[in-house]
Amino acid sequence: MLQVALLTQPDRIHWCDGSDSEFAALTTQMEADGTLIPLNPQTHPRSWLHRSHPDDVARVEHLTFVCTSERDDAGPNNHWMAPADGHAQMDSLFEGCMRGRTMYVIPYCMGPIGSPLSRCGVEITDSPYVVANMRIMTRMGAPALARIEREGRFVRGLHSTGELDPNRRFIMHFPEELTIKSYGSGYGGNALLGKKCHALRIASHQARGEGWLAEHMLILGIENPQGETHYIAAAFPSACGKTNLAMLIPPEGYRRDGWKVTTIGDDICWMRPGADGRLYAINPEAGFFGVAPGTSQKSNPNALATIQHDTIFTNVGLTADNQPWWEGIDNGQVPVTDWRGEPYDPAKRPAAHPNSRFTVSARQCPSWSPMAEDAQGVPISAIVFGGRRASLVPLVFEARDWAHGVLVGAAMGSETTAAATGAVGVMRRDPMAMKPFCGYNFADYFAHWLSFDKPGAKLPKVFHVNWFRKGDDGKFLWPGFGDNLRVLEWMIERVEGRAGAVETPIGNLPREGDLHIDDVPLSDEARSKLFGFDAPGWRSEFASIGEYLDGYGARLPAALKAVRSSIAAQMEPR
Ligand code: OXD
Ligand code: MN
Repeated sequence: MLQVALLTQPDRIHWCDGSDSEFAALTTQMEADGTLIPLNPQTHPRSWLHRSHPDDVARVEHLTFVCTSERDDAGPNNHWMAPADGHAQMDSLFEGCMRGRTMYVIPYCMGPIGSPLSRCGVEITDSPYVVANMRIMTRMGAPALARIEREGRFVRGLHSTGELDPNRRFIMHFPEELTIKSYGSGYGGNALLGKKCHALRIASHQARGEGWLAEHMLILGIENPQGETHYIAAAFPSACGKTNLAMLIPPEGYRRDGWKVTTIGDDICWMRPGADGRLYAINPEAGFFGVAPGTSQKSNPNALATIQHDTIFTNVGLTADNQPWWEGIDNGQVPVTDWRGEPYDPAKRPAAHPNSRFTVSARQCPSWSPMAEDAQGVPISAIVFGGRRASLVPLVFEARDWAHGVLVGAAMGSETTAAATGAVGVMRRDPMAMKPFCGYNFADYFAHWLSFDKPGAKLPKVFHVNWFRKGDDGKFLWPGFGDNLRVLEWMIERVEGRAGAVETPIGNLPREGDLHIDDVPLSDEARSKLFGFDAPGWRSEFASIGEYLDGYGARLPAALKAVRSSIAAQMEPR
């Protein structure tokens, strides 16, 4: 800490205790200097709008590095720099950067304070906006500090917003030293170091050494009318609906019958085998940093209720009476000011930035599950992988076994979204939705996943879903949202050995009648595309998966190659 202060030369140092009074003082100060704009206190009590620098609105994957001693340990999936060079580059940026500013020291815990699965960190930052967000997103302050003092081991994070110059912006990870250095951005994924940097990149590296998994997954509970609950973990790339799925409201008939969905987490899942051989999961986060656009009474009523108070909005539009507004909110109101603070002009730009966000405590969510605080975590019955695929990929299929499930995850593809800078809508391979977040070589990561299949293990079943299949007219074929429960129900029935399926080379697909979709209006085209297996299309998909995996060279586990080749062989015309 002293070394950091000597390097960055802040005017003041503040140790964060996580108290209400500290939060109140910070938000008052940010209101005074314009960092936070208070929203309408009648409709959105204790809530604010923050407008970021217009060039600082998303994660910057091209400026994100994993600095391991050996280049190959970071793998082709990461940008790499030698640790000494990374430190030198970052330290030259940090030199004197906090002059005139306050340095905040944030002790935090990822996961319930008393859980053996949780891990702690300390983030040092010069941004009060980061402090306020970290207070919502993590267990921050005195109890975390007490655990850190007891354990002695924690992740060290240093962050400065610097000049917000995209040419002086880097997010660097030193997994071997449990260290993160981030400069030049105030955006959540780059600056709230507990989230992507710690809970995914550093944690995935740590998890490999310690026999657990740190994943980009939501966790939800499904309670059936008999009162039994199954927990499902699901990986989707950024801005592909994890928050919506995590807070799903069952269709009316299901609600009447007594089905309930509860939310443990919407973005990150840490899992490890329990004494009974099952995988137990915690959500290391305490809040949601969700994508605002598209959130509506129809798409996600639980999220809308959650963000009615005590919420920080970033880069949304404003109505005349200071209520937050975004495209797709569909509440009959109109924006007058856009996310850059200019009069709203749809010809110029959307009112809300496509990656505008809300930060809010998970406990405010009507579907929040108290099991999110359970120290042992929840047992996972099914793991779901999914991407945004307009063509080829059916609504759902089940992997035959764990190794096949690992291939299904490794082969995941999805169209890119606004959560990261760069082109949107381009199909890219995003294994396990971890392409931007795996802190080590993907080949070793796949091997680590495979290693969980050992005697005594009672692993979850693995499924793949695609909510985003489109018809010839370019429209989505599946209604999605609450109706996704119909697909999750089939998975649970498969886990319990009660539902049927048809075997295909890519896995087991539900037949007509295996899913309860009688009251979902689906055209013939929808039925054939959502539930069909397109052999020629999958043949070329598997060739492309093979080429992709070959990119990992000799480090790629032979077992994974073997599963791919055997499926590809089954699809060869006889
Ligand atoms: C996120 C992301 O913010 O994945 O969760 O970008
Ligand atoms: Mn995410």
